[in-house]
Amino acid sequence: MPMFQPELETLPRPQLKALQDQRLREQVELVYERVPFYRRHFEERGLKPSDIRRVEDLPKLPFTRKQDLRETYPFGLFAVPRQELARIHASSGTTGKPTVVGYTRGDLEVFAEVVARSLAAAGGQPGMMLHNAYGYGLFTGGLGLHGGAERLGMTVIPVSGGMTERQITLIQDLQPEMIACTPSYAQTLADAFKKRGVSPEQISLQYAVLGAEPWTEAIRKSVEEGLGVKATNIYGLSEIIGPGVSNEDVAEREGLSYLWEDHFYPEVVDPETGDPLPDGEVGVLVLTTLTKKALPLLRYWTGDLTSITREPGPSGRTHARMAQIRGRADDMLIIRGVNVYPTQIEAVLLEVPEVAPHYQITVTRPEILDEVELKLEVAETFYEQYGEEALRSDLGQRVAHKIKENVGVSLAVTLIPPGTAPRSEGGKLKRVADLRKP
Ligand code: ADP
Ligand code: K
Repeated sequence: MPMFQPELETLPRPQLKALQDQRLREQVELVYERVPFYRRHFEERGLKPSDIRRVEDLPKLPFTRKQDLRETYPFGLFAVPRQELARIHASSGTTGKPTVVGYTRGDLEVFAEVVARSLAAAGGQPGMMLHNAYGYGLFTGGLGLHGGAERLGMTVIPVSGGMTERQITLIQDLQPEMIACTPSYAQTLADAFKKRGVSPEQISLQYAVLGAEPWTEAIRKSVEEGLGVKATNIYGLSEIIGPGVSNEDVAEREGLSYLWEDHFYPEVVDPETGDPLPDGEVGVLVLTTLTKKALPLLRYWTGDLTSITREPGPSGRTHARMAQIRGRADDMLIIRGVNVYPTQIEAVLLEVPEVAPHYQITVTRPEILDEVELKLEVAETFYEQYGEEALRSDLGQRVAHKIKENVGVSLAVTLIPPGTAPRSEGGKLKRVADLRKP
């Protein structure tokens, strides 16, 4: 696939590293001068900006956490006066009170640039039409994808999330080649097309760029088959910029996303100790912005679990690649002492053709022990063939057994008919209910 900025995307590592070091020094100067919170971090440790000269020096500094943004809400960590902000967004607040983020005009250009790179990696090309079903508004997804697609030279349909029937009519009428939305909403749209009797080959879409929530190969398969597309993963978070921090290449689709390292420097650290981990090991992704002006962040603790490799990828890009996010550190369920991520359970579903990746996990503690129920839809073809019998088959036990073997947790599987697990109505979908918490 043609790259949006081939020179930057394939910059030989020594040059990329030199660029990162130089940009880091500028970013450190900026926060030291302009953000009292960071000046304090330096002073408390007896550090001067000149002590952070290279990316290897970053571990001398503490992490910046979401809590720090909350405590300085709304503008406390900003490095420019309010008059210099071109736009404000807020995180969707999946895990608590929202936080406000801001952009200068220059930041918005960087945002558009990294999203344009991401869309090009996902299969997008100038002249193609993008059906953008990410939510518009305070959420960074809608406007973020929008700006990047325009920058790439695509035509954008700014449909936003929701009103599924209207979405599929628009897709049928306007014939876009690409769609952007959450993976769970892509599943909803695939269902809706099916209900209308439109087959995947009849759907104009060829590419889907999906993100904003964790997903696995099981969902990739269902979306690719349901919409007749090639689906890639886009990752990002408001605090760092929004979607477009990284994206998979559509020709690879192995779960590794190129992380645009000339703008965002990645570290992976131990979730417990915070110590840096070697490439290839799973830990919390920590990101340092290298070019942000309004809200520069040093060592931002994303809470997202992944691993990275700095081996150049098959596409020829030299930027680090990160694995699919397993979940947030705070999505982890501890069930009878076993650590479980919902994505681990979801991954098992890929191996069982009689079930669909539509499910809900409920955790309770009726007495002393935790209990987990997995409500899982059977696949449509299986249901059509066996009807209600499909729900009473030994399939549930087989799935439970596989999960026990692969993930180490015992749970009760309840099989449910197709179409009855919760669906995304446009945005992120909550598939887990932990009722043990007060
Ligand atoms: P909120 O934290 O309120 O959900 P954001 O919209 O900024 O606000 O969401 C960013 C978070 O969404 C990331 O930190 C990550 O947990 C999740 N996320 C975004 N893209 C992906 C993705 N491709 N895969 C998994 N998780 C993702
Ligand atoms: K298609």
